[in-house]
Amino acid sequence: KMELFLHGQSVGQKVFKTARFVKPFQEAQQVCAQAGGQLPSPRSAAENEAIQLVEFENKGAAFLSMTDSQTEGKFIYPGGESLVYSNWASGEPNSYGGNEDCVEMYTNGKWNDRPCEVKRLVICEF
Ligand code: GN1
Ligand code: CA
Ligand code: CA
Repeated sequence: KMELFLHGQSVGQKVFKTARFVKPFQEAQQVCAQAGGQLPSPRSAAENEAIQLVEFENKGAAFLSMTDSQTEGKFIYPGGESLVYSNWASGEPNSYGGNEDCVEMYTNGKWNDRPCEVKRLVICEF
């Protein structure tokens, strides 16, 4: 794993880079797509740690790409595939208040389902 520059991390074939501002999920998705990337889909502990490092440098939790908007309780990648890796915090996902279809990564690397309307750090995967 090589540190590319202050606000990005490369792991394997992927690069994770932050826009250094916060947005709600849908706008974060658009920001990444506009830049030719997508929201992060960590598929291994190494990828999860790389995203965590980008968060740490930028002091904030970020959105991941996955949602359970289609089928409550079943989180999938944007392409529709089931998760091959997860790092949920203890007790998550809990669908707190019944409106948590997006996923944030806490700065400790653990995941929490959260309403898509909240604003989180934008990190994109390229
Ligand atoms: C709680 O502590 P905080 O705010 O990060 C909750 C999450 C909910 C979130 C909703 C242990 O997280 O599951 O998504 O509130 N965590 C616990 O605001 O109850
Ligand atoms: Ca949900
Ligand atoms: Ca939750």
